[in-house]
Amino acid sequence: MQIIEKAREIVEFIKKHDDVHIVTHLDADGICAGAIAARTLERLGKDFDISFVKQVDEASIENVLNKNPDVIWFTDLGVNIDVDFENIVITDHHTTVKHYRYSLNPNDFGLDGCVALSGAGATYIVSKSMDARNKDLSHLAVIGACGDLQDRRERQLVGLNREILSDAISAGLINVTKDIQYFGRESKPIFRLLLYADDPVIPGVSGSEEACISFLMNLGFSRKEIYRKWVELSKGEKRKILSEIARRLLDKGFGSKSIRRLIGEVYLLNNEKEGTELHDTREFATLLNSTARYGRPDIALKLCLGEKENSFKEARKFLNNHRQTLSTGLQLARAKLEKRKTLNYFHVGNRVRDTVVGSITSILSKEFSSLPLIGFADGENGHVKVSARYRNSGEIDLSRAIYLAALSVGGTGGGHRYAAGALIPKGTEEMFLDALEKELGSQLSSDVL
Ligand SMILES: [Mn+2]
Repeated sequence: MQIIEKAREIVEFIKKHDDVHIVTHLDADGICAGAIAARTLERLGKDFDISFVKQVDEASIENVLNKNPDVIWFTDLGVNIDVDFENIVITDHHTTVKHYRYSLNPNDFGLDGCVALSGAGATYIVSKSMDARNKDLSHLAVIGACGDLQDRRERQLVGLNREILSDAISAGLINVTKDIQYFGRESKPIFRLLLYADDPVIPGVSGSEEACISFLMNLGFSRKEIYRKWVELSKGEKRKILSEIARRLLDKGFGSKSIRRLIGEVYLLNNEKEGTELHDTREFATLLNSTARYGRPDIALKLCLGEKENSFKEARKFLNNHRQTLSTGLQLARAKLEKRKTLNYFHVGNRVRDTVVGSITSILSKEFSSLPLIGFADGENGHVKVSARYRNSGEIDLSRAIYLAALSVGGTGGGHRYAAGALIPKGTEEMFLDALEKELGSQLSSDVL
């Protein structure tokens, strides 16, 4: 079966029912997926409701079932447990062990759910099958894919994401340009863009505000000019900065491969104002992430649906707060880092929100890339949130290892090959780590055989 046939099957199924409850993931991709599903149902004239969860577990299912919907539509969420309810639709891209009939997932069609299609993209495919006019939602699928960093590996969107991108271009919603890949081209002063530069890291510059300022002043920028934005610089000024970064990378022995990572595709939303956090899809996604993860997914959803009046101002507050939380969280995680045989881990207890531990684990895994990195933070209802990341391209399947280790201590988990997560009962962390190491060990040894 082709992915498009699966989409048509889902369309027919949804059309036959009323009252759909959308359950979506509490991150940028999930918010975009939820927005696409909501608009699609609204245009169909269906009754619908939407809720946001971190992951699908018994409690979240119970909550939705209490509302007595005809259909539950999970977007950007893998369903890895048995659900005692027939009418389930899933549009997702996580790898799962359980399979449902009305589930559209790139992994089931031999596509890589990490780069080829996001949760928002999977939802968009169904939406577009429903009505070709829903092409005007394609930009949301692009934002969702960028939110899940699907453009990072190749510095451009690939696979089905690329087809969705061309929908967005032909609908006049997105413009593509090639530019510096660092975050904050439009909204950050250039010294801050360099400060957070992480792929590639600028040797002796990224991470130190002082070093960033003197880097720019040495290139002839005045103390006032370092507050200009990247997009405001002339071609000549941009070139000057880029070649100095390249020179430093070469000096420190980084090859041309890392220099090539400096430039790649950038996606600009034509209906948003230049110089705001809404114009560049990656910045838009970050705004959604920080708003949703701090408990206001409703504001993030409004931004996606174009209701910007108050929501943009509110969302910017969350963004500033998010930056602060990330930097204190990173310091704490670094201080708590523990090494084991086949993995590194840290536990931040209740000092970091469980919704942010994933971002912290991601960032830190670049510094400790030789082994998988596991982050723990206290969650709700006596649970501990687990995040796992692996930066090396070894033959490890974190999704499977996390799923099995979580299961062995009475938790739930899953995700992607190099990025996975779980919820486990508090107090089982050591047992979980033991089980995880055992599973990772057997994955590695079967690789050798
Ligand atoms: Mn996703």
